[in-house]
Amino acid sequence: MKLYVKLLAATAMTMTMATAASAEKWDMPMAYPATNYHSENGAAFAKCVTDGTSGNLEIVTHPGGSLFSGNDIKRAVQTGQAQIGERLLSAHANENPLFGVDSIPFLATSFEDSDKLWTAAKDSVAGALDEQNLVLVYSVMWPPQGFYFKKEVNSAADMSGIKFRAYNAATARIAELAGMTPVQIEAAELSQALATGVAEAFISSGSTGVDSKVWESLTHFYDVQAWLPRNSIFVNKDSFNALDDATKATIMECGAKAAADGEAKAQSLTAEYLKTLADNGMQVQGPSDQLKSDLQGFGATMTEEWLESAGDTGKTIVDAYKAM
Ligand code: PCA
Repeated sequence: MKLYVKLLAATAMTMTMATAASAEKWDMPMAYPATNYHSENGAAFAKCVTDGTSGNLEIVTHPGGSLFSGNDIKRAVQTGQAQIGERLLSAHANENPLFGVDSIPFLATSFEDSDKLWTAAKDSVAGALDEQNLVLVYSVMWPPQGFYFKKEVNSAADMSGIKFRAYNAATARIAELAGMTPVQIEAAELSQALATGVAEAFISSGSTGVDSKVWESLTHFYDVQAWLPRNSIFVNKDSFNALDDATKATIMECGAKAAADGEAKAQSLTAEYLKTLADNGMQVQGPSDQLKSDLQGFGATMTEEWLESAGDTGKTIVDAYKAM
């Protein structure tokens, strides 16, 4: 009997040691501030995985670009410097136009349409990431994009000559079409760029406007609802493939939950963000008819350009989306 108890104790110890030896810690770099809903949602996802694997896989988030700046996160995960990360994928549309499917002006401008477009595009985007040694886990959209300026702007002509902060190729292209000068700046550096005059205007959501306390530098927000870009969360494929099936399933289940929770948060926060802008003295309004039609024109040009660059796959996605 004694021997049996000893054996049991020894077995339990070996098991504990085995668990401790196989427990893994993953770093998850994220670009946006810890208090942003994307980051909070990412932290909840990380906890879901950590809890769901009883600590065997611990995911530690690093928001605010603290581990890698936004622009470096994707490459860090591809090369295994970080095992998992979050990135605004459209910022990498130069690598594959499919990454920019969420930033085609006026193609999908509501939460409902953003969901449809993502349903149509998701598998192709995941395939493009797979080719780069990445496994797509989930994505969450930003609220609809509008323009921030420090003066009244009623047409594209009014934008000419402005230094315009861009966050991807589409935002740089809009700047170009409107005769502005694009300058690529990460959200983490946006407040400073506005304060120092490196940038004088930009397009983004109310979320990033509030994060950046944009009212300290700018005065007008035009709620044009041009598109809803997404942050995507992806894992290094080698790290993912090294996991057992149960852990892989936990990651994907937590990801599905994070996608739903993140979207709900984005939806419920959208009006609040615009109210915060107004409460801080900004003029929050819709675009004039002229501005609207100028932007629609840019949208038509950019839709054509995207379809040309994204080839058959792009056309299949847009056709499938429009048929939904
Ligand atoms: N905020 C991010 C991307 C889109 C958005 O709403 C940014 O401005 O960087």
